[in-house]
Amino acid sequence: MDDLRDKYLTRIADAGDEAALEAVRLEAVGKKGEVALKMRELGRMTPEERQQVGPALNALKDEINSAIAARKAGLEDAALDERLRGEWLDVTLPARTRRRGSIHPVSQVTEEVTAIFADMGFSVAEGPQIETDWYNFDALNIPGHHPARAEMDTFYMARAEGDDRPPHVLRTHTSPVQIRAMEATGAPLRVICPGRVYRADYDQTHTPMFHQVEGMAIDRDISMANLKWCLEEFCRAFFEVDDIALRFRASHFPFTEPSAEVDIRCSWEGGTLKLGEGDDWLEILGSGMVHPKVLAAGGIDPDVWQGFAFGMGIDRIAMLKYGIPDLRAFFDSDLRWLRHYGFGALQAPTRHAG
Ligand code: 2NM
Repeated sequence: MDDLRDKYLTRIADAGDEAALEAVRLEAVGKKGEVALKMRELGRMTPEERQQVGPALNALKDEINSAIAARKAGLEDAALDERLRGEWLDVTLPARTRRRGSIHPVSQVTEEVTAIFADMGFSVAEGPQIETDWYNFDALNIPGHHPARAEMDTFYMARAEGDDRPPHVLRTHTSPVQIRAMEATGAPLRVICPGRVYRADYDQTHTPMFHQVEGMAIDRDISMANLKWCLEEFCRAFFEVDDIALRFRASHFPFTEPSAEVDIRCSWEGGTLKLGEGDDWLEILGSGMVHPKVLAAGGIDPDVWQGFAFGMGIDRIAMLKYGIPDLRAFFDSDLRWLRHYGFGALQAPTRHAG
């Protein structure tokens, strides 16, 4: 019986797969297996012998069965390990390693600007790029005869033959979004409106589509002092320069009164631009107190509320911050340019609330 045990335990250990193991099982403990044959011999034994050999054969059968079960589990584990090794794949690998996309400077700077104004309690609004002439002009105190309409180099949409209504326009600034924001929420209000704008102009420093961000803050007691603090705070954060100096120069816009253009102190020493030092001034934005007629057009009572507004070119401040020389290259979709000036997907904006 010991020989029988040794023989089958060895063969079970040696079985290389489940089929081989099943063959061993049939030979050992199957209906016509060797243990069953030994069981049959019990009939020819004396009762004393039977009492000894019977339980021993049953124990041997149990031992062989559990050795087979253990070996079977081992084979299944090994098969699973083998399969996992073969089917392993690293889901964290980038889909393409060499041709990675990048974030356009305009997108990056829009995120940066948005993060800074969000810190100061401004919300973000977007609106249509095709506007009625009322939202783009009349509501902003630019009536039909106003020279600003001609100066803006507006793109007009075609009307159907015989349709005498005023044509829609491609918005020439994001101010119409601010009118819509006033209508939608009323005062008090703090909102910035980044987006694409269009003007029929094309040279070294102008493209027919460019990006603008405008902002406004409306409350009962907003003044030019609040405007000055807000823009200084923005410039400090955006350009990452502590000793920023701004110059407010009297100007004129139809939608603000008074109006000011804002310059930032800079130097051009050695051909490189440095902000916050030097004797030069660089114009970076326009601003002013929102004209009472503009508040009224947005459904806000100008006898109760007042506010400041400002606007700047996103492409322009992107060029200044990141030293990008040519505006027109922004919109060429040149992959080498995008790889050089683009940002990685994980490069967070300069200042995020965290
Ligand atoms: C500028 C300059 C000055 C401006 C005005 C408004 C609104 F909608 F409140 F009237 N939004 N933005 C504004 C004022 C824009 O851009 C150079």
